[in-house]
Amino acid sequence: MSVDASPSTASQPDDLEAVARSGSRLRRMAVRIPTYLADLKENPAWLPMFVLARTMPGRRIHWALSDKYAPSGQKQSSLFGQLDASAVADALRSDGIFTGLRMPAQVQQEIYNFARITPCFGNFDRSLEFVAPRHGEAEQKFERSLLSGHFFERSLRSAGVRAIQSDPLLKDVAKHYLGASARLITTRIWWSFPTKASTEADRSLASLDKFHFDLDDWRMLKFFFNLVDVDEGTGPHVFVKGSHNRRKVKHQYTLMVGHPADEVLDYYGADQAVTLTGPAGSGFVEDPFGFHMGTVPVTKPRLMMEVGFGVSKPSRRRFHGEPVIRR
Ligand SMILES: O=C(O)CCC(=O)C(=O)O
Repeated sequence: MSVDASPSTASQPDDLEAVARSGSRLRRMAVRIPTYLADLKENPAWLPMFVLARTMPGRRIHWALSDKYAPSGQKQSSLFGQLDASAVADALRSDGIFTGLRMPAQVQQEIYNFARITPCFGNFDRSLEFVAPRHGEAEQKFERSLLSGHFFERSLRSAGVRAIQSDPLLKDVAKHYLGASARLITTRIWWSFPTKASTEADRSLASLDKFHFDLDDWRMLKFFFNLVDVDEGTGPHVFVKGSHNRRKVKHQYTLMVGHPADEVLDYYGADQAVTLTGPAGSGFVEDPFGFHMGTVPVTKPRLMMEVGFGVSKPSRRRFHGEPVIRR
């Protein structure tokens, strides 16, 4: 989910820099209008979700009316071993996140090799095609910084990606947490690259460096996997524990999903921010209504995988993970 424009941080009307910043916020909002219109046209039920799912009362009513999940009791074999889906869902309910997933090394290696040889698309733009090891040359060729490299539908050409997205544990956790109607919505792998001159618009589109919550469905769950060793310099994901079910009024009755870090951390607590560093293959699952963000890598590229579940019909656009952009 890309980050919406956020309200200004303490800007004065006569502050020229603030005026310039708000100009770019307006532009970023305008860039998203075609995406919103595409979602609305494809599925008119998107509108009540877009308006109400950001409020706690709206979410609680939708949750209360949902079909409950009755597990069959039959354990299916999983790449993640014997994890107890119901215990994972309990952790999600209290913290909004469960860490401690680990994919098998050979699956991680297959996806990593695939992502090194398969061309990806820079900054969500299908005209900016390159292979990750040639990132520097691609920046020169296209004469612009390339912050992200997405594979869109190509992700599913990797056998490892297909194996993880269809693993029974993921579905079981999703159903325990979201209810019987939980279904797979998105699967993506993508690179984030250290780059010198990324624009705020590129960072916003890539959901980097600004806390935000996702609003693609009434209720969602996202599994993330670090596919390279991720340390502080590799642009780790950050999640604010507890922010999925304790919500400042200002963060409910707002059009904006992105909010400044100091505002988010002051309210939910800096000690609640979990930085998801870990070895290649490590993973976590979070309720993306909680505040989260990726950070911009500074030392080496990060390769990440995401498998997202929701409760509504997935849109065609989201399957490809691609915003609709009119420049
Ligand atoms: O790159 C990341 O770690 C953030 C991804 C994200 O914010 C999202 O998928 O909603």
